[in-house]
Amino acid sequence: MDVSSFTQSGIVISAMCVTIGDYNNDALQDIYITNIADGNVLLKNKTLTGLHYFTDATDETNVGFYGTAWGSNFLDADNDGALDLYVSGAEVGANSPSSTFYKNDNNGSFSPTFMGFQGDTVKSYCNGVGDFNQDGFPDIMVSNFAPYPSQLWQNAGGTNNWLKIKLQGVKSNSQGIGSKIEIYSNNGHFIKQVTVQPMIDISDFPAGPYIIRLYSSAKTYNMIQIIKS
Ligand SMILES: [Ca+2]
Ligand SMILES: [Ca+2]
Ligand SMILES: [Ca+2]
Repeated sequence: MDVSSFTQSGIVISAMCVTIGDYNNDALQDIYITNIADGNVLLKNKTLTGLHYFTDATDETNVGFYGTAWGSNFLDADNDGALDLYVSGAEVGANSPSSTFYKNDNNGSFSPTFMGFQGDTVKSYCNGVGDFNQDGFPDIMVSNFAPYPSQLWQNAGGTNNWLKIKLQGVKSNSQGIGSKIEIYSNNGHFIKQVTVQPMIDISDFPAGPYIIRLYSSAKTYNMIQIIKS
């Protein structure tokens, strides 16, 4: 059943890709959609009397990009528990960024930054996130337009903590795809959903079982709950 109209998510743009993540940690999955120069769109998930609907939160979150955007991914680059965002651009020019990393300010908005991405200046269509060196901090792989080689951006890391869980499904699929993991800590309530690609470790692809990393600055957790495993 197509619920796009009912949920107010049926926007009309030149959409390139869709990225799912709970950027504001309210346990509701939000949607980021890339677009041409008219601007990308962040749809914030809300509820009203138990029904879900989406509102355009692009302006308030400062993630419009306003270039020819293609691939995007949410990732918590600094493990502070707030999802950051990386966007690739395929038309590079004075008014069209080649990419942007949006740091989540943990106050409902993001700040664009290029720090750490010096040389990330060429056309690219897609990017992927994984922890290739197993240090607990997600890295970014960017596929560039020929003749430029792909780039692997290693995360410089930090001191924040993280939790790693291996899922083994017993009902719908053996890899636990679709599972929701909720963690409760003194830092708040976080929820992650296991999707096919973005949340896994590169080292475990494609054999599974899938590993999900819950990025959180918390050192201890009051409760961990796995739903639909
Ligand atoms: Ca949310
Ligand atoms: Ca973050
Ligand atoms: Ca890493």
